[in-house]
Amino acid sequence: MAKYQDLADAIIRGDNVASKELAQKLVDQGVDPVEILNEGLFPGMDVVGKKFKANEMYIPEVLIAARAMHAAMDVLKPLLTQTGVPTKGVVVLGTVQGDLHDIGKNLVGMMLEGGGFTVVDLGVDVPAERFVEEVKKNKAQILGLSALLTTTMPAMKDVIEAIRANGEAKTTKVMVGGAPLTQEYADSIGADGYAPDASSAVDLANELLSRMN
Ligand code: B1M
Repeated sequence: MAKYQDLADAIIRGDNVASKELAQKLVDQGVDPVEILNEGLFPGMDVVGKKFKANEMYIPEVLIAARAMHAAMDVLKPLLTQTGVPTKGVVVLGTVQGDLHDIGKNLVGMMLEGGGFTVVDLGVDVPAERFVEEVKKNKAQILGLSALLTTTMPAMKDVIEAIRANGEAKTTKVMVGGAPLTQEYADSIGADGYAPDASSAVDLANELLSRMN
């Protein structure tokens, strides 16, 4: 019988084969994929974050742990996302310029897809102009920005200013998130909303959409 702690441990030691197998076993046991995220993947990555901060783990080990997290996420993704359901709206999503962190952003994307949104994921290190282009091209109702570094948070403000300055894109609602952010910071840069985690990102996207209708 697979346990959440085994999955968290596989992520911490960077074992992508075990993390994938354990995620699959939990799914086969009938466990809700959101529970697997909250009780296995997040706690594992949380330990990695703490060890990284305490210099007990270094970048290569963190990357290997991130790979193990992605392997488990690959198992959960099809279960978290819906297919064949009419879309609620389009969300263009990305990590801002200068920032390469994408694990949280990918989770937000998966949860949004699971919540019935079409997600256009632009990846990491995305410049402001690209966000504007893609919002226009995809006629997105919502733009989601992620940042994990205090040094890249200000790039969110640049994107919001570029969006607001563009006639075609200025009605798009902007939501922001990422570990160093706060509601106060989101308000100070003129974001329409801030979500502290992937589940609340879905609630926020629904709320932003309802404000538009
Ligand atoms: Co980086 N890193 N990192 N790192 N890294 C942090 C963020 C850090 C806090 C570690 C530390 O010192 N304790 C620190 C930032 C310090 C700061 O700015 N105050 C840091 C640093 C310093 C760096 C480098 C500068 C290190 C160096 O090179 N010296 C470097 C920068 C590279 C760059 O981006 N230019 C760097 C590099 C890396 C790796 C490449 C090794 C790797 C990233 C791999 C990848 O993402 N593919 C990495 C990792 C993994 C981390 C930690 C350990 C884990 C981040 C993570 O994935 N968390 C992190 C420490 C930590 O956070 N504890 C750290 C799990 C993820 C599920 O959570 O991303 O917070 P999170 O996402 C959450 C919420 O924030 C929210 O929902 C998600 C799910 O609930 N959310 C949103 C996120 N985006 C959202 C968007 C929304 C809504 C909600 O709406 C659109």
